[in-house]
Amino acid sequence: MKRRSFFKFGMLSALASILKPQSLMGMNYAVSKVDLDPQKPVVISTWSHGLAANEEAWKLLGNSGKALDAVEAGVRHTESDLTNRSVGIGGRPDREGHVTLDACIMDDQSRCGAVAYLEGIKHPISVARAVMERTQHVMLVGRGAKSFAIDCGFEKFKTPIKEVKQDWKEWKKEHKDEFEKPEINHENHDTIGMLAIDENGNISGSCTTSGWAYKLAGRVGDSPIIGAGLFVDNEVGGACATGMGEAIIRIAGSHTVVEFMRQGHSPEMACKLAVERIISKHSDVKGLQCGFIAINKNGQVGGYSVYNGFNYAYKNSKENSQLIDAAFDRKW
Ligand code: SD4
Repeated sequence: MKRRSFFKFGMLSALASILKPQSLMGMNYAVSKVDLDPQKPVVISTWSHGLAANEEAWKLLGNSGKALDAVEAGVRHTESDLTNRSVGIGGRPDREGHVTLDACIMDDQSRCGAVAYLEGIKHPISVARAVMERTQHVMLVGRGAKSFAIDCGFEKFKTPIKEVKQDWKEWKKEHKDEFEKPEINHENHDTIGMLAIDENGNISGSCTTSGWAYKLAGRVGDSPIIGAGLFVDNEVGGACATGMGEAIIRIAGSHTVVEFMRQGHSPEMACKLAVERIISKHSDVKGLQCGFIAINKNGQVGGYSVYNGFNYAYKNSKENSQLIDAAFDRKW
């Protein structure tokens, strides 16, 4: 789908008065219309599976609901989609055949919760919320996370599902020892990260994934790590990440985006600067896809990725959920 209303840097001078000066830094910087259009409430989420997730979130957000409830409900929809191979119970396993799920959530009070390496539970995002609300901890992993989920009464689900198990068996025949980089693009979709601002101007975010398909057993990516896969500061805004988790963790990606917004950058520029930080920390970014989306306190949004092909779903009270192609640094 085409990115809507794409302005070149030179055309922005008339709009400069509504943007802080720092957000106009950078040659050839382009900004989307939504970036300039403050809205409340608003929800955004990564990739095209975000379209349906936003609609679920909107059932709450559009009825004076809280951002926290909306971002949980929205991504639960994706987690339970058995056709989704990169989020939730339909996700692909690690190389030993275990589907291990990672998720985190953060609210407008800077409260946060996370689970990692969680197996056999249908809604990791809700377990993450329970960690936040019912324990004194931020993150539970593996066996402990599962026991906690069961004690709390969360629904179990046997993974991998049949089709996924079959694919994994095929994969194993052809991949004996090597550990390949995953192909991360709009065709295989990815992690869902969701950010919302409610009508009271409060921001929350969620992030949930089955992680890197056929990862090493024990591997955890950025998605459940507060500051990497997700970060919210209600005074400033929120950000979440998708893509190669190892690269995102290296720069504490989502926290970095929020800090750039704190310095006065627009959401899209903040995402761009974080992507540039990732690029600067890697001698070779060939095939290394990472993307960020962000929302600020005014309800302005933006996204940016290393390579083309990343998109995010946007929904406000005026329009249906729509897909926006994120700006990017380079083409595949
Ligand atoms: C991870 N960041 O586990 C996740 C996966 C992802 O696009 O988002 N891929 O590294």
